[in-house]
Amino acid sequence: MRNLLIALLALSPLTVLAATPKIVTLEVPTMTCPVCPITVKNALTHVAGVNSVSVDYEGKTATVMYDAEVTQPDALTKATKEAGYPSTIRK
Ligand SMILES: [Cu+2]
Repeated sequence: MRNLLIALLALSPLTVLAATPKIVTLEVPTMTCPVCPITVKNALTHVAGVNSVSVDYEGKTATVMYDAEVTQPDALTKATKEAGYPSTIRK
């Protein structure tokens, strides 16, 4: 999925010019049922500066494409925590 996002980004020069898009993967270990990813995705999608969110329930990760001029990974982990799902940034 990460590669797919990068590929989509490469096909979209306007996005590249307009912002500073970055991709981060969050580990969200407490997603324990198939409904959890919906809540996590919702929380992340509502953070200003987030362009797209892809949640992998099996891998317990959320991959977020965001505008680095508007938000930072810390705001993303904060958002999932406030939704009840503490997360960490995958290095
Ligand atoms: Cu659940």
